[in-house]
Amino acid sequence: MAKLEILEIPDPRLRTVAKPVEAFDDGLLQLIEDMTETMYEAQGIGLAATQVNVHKRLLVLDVSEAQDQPRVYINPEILETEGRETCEEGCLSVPGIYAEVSRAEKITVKAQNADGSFFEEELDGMHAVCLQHEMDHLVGKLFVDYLSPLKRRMVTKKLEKQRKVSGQKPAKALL
Ligand code: GNR
Ligand code: NI
Repeated sequence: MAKLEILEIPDPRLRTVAKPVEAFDDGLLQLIEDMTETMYEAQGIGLAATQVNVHKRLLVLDVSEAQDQPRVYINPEILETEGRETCEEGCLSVPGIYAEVSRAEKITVKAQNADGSFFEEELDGMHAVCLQHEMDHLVGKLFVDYLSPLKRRMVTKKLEKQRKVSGQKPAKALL
């Protein structure tokens, strides 16, 4: 097991578009383990491979209260969406920033398991929010991209300020 480094804005590598996973091998199992450990240590509810500088289409998430139900989605695709809902989001790659984002309320997702087998699921609530947030990472998109120009400027200023305050790490608990 190894904890991986999480890239933070404005790192340009966060803008990389990930490629499909093709090899369902031991290397993939190790990556899933490492990403899951990294997510739990960072107190996140999800983590996309892009955030740990691996540009493959996979993500892990655990939206359970006890943080004991890790899930992995490989080569995820959204087949159907229904409704809209707004939720306050945060991101391990955009530390200390929280903002309301509107997304589909319910989604039907198709993805692969670690062994390559396909599954389909209907998701809603935080599970749907998190999956859409992680899938955005896989195409180089961050939640702050959805904000109005004014709000984005405020976010940029706050991030600059955070970086100037030397030795002070921004809040990392994003639940
Ligand atoms: O830990 C996280 N919490 C969160 C809260 C609301 C909406 C999305 C998220 S995902 C985030 C972890 C993360 O950055 N995943 O990419
Ligand atoms: Ni994120």
